[in-house]
Amino acid sequence: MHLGKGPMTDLNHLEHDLLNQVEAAGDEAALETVRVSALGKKGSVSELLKTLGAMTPEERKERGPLINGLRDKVQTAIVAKKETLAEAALDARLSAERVDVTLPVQEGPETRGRIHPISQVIEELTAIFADMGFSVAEGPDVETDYLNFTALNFPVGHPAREMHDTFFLAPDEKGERKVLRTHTSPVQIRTMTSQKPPIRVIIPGRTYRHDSDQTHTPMFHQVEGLVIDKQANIAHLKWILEEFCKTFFEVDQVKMRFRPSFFPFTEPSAEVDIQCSRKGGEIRFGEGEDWLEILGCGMVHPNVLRNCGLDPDEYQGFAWGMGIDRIAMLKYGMPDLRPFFEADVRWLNHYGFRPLDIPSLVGGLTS
Ligand code: 2U9
Repeated sequence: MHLGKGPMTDLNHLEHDLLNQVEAAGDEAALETVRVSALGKKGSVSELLKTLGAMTPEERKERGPLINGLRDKVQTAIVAKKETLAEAALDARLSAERVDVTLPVQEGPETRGRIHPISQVIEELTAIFADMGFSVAEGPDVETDYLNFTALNFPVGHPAREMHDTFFLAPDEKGERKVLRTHTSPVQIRTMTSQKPPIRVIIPGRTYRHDSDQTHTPMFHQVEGLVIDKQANIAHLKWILEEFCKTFFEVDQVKMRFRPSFFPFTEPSAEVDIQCSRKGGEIRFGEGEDWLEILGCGMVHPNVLRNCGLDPDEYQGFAWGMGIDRIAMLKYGMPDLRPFFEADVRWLNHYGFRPLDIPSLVGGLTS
């Protein structure tokens, strides 16, 4: 670096040039390039500093401060520029991220998707029964023939098994026949054999039947409930089912009718209808001149208690079962069952629920 011609012209020239480059740096990357070209290992200023070593003491005394001064000026300019660029980048990001709250909500994934009516109803049921002290139990879709039938008082070869015709799988290594469960009742057996009473559980889940027509599909959904302790009686059952119906169908009053029925796993058994009125395709629940069957129930059969190692003289209980697809169609007015399983986005957009509308008893199940 020739420093002869007129003192320090070149140094000033370099300083001027470097400070212009710093000023002209458009972003942090460009600034870093300038910094390296000046102060990096092979930087112009660094090279100058290295010349100090070869100078005479007089020259160094004279030029040292000038060169060090240049280094400091360039460094200070780079630091100041870095801050300016950082602020500009932040302002740019903030202005880009400025949320105009007056704008309609952009349909993000969280608002574009829809909760399937089945999932919505399972959420509602869980909220309603949790409020009555019930926990949720779940189990496998592939069950043993014993847990799906025998333990539930369906003796082998019993015709009632025909009612529950399902998909039978090849016997497992223990020769145990496996079936796609026809109800969620096996989970109740699992619960009764894995925890001591008192028991209060609901069991929502997929169930399978060899059935496919206008109102039946091979796979559908059920929720069953079970209460086992020492005093549980049919009056408690009626109260729980009445509370459920009022809250689920969001009516203050509901007239219910218990019709004697038969299920191998309950004795006595009943099918339950609620009163309703049909006007122009609309169904109003709770009162009216019509009845709608919504569930089956009964006192748990002593044989089933014994099968679970419970002494019927010490423990008793009741259970119920209902089709989730069915009560969803009733409550939300879907005419046909099959679209439930056809994943037609138009149907989901029409009958689905907004993800953020979490059903809660406080906010009213469906706000
Ligand atoms: C145990 C003891 C008793 C569960 C029950 C029903 C009546 C019932 C049907 C409703 C509509 C099946 O989906 S559906 O077709 N279910 O009517 N379910 S009592 O009783 C049990 C279950 C397990 C250990």
